[in-house]
Amino acid sequence: MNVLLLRPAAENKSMARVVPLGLLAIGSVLKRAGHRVKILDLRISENPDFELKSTLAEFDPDVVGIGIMTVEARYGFADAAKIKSMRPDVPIIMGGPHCKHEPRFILKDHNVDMMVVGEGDDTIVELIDAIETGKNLDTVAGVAYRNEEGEYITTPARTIIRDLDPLVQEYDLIDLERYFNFKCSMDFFPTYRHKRFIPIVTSRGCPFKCTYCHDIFAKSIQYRSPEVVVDEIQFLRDTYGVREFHIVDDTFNLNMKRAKKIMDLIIERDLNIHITMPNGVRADFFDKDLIDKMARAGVYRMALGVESGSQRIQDVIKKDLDIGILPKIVEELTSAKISVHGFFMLGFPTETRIEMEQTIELACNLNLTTANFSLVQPNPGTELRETFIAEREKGDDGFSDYSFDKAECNASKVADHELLELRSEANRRFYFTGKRFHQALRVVELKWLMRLLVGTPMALLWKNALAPNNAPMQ
Ligand code: B12
Ligand code: SF4
Repeated sequence: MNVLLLRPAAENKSMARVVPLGLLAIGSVLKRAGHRVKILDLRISENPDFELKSTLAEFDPDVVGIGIMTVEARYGFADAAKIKSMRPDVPIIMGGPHCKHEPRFILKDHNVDMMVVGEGDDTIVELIDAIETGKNLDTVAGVAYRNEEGEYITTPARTIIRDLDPLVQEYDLIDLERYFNFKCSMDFFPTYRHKRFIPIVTSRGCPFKCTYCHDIFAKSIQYRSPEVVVDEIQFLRDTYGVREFHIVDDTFNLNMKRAKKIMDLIIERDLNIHITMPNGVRADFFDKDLIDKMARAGVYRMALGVESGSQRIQDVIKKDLDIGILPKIVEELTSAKISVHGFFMLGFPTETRIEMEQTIELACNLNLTTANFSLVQPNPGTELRETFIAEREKGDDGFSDYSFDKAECNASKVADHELLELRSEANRRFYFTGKRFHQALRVVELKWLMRLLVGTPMALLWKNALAPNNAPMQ
């Protein structure tokens, strides 16, 4: 069958320029199952409507799959409507992180025919086979659909995939050059050192139970073998000239022995690459040896998921992190010339103003180079969402109006406007100080620092005045 896999375009701002690993995973298994696959990432399209229309005409799909996060859900539904208006006969399947939501929130949109719940690699192959052969969809685990009576049917949950090594990525499904050359604000920010960078996953899932975090890959961790991971890195370096890798596992360092093995293999093979861990690792799984190996293998930047400066909130959100260890670990990483970014969140249920101020205080006092303060958002499929719904008695929230800049999901003890003010104050207090400049000097070589100094004002100019409507922003 011809299967078109799509990431929706956002109106104004969207994701950073990042290869869509979810679509690539789904496309790879379908390709190996003998289907013809096309990945269409409208986030990097200069003219998404035109590209969608011409792809539907030229590729002539039998099925379309759309992958969405919650923040982009509304754009996914909008694209489903466009596709149905042009090709009413083509079934549309939704997948991705947002599809941990209850089926009624996805399938109430009549343009969507089916959804794949959670990890999709095995499910999609069986689902496409069922569509092709006319088998009943209730024979496929891990899906939801509307039956002829209009009822929502959810089939039994799919067992999580334990052996990830066979899930090889078929990179020829993606035009990597388009990602390397696509212009966006990321080109100016010092979020990468080499424009030929790519995200890579070495494991799936995480056994911790933080209340705000997803469970797409179950609350357990599944690993790829270190050799397979480093073979892939070497393949990408040699075949596509990739020079930088962003490891986007949930908790790369949880198994320190394995993390060291991966770093050792990169050092032994003298791969000469840059590495970052941009989406956060845990601060409590480090020792001196791991930090040394990381620095030698090319790690120059990583993010730590800290979230709160209040130990009470740490416990409420089940992060299970002792904040007392943070100053030492940030110092050790900094001494190894690894720049540290901190992730913080404001607005957890029951959180008080004093506790939010503790978070801001902690962020400012740690020797971080950069930090991000986001408002808590109860994503579907998280324990936090259940708490939020119970507190607000709002059983029908589809989160389709999700936004980074509104405090509409605020379940804390402070008023909405105060929460937004606290976030602005956090950014002001963190960034407008000589300490940040001093910190950058400690970790960043002069040439990278120059790029940061020149690049950041350029990025703001790009973001505020020059960016084309659809240019992805971070
Ligand atoms: C890398 C990453 C990013 C990157 C790139 C995102 C991108 N371009 O795709 C960056 C750093 C930019 C990012 C940003 C954000 N992210 Co993020 N990110 C991740 C991370 C760590 C890895 C994503 C990944 O590639 N995984 C590997 C692939 C294989 O997994 P996958 O995409 O889930 O795909 C599987 C299934 O979902 C499914 N599937 C996926 N697509 C499709 C499509 C079809 C048709 C089908 C059938 C199935 C299917 O099958 C796949 C294989 O099993 C995940 C956590 C995680 N471990 O997955 C969070 C995650 C996706 N991010 C999340 C969030 C909340 C965000 C932000 C909103 C955070 C914020 N407050 O700013 C922003 C949004 C940015 C924006 N401007 O819109 C949440 C999403 C939750 C949700 N319900 O939407 C996650 C799950 C993290 C979490 N802790 O909960 N993120
Ligand atoms: S926030 Fe981090 S540690 Fe907590 S469950 Fe998610 S990935 Fe694991």
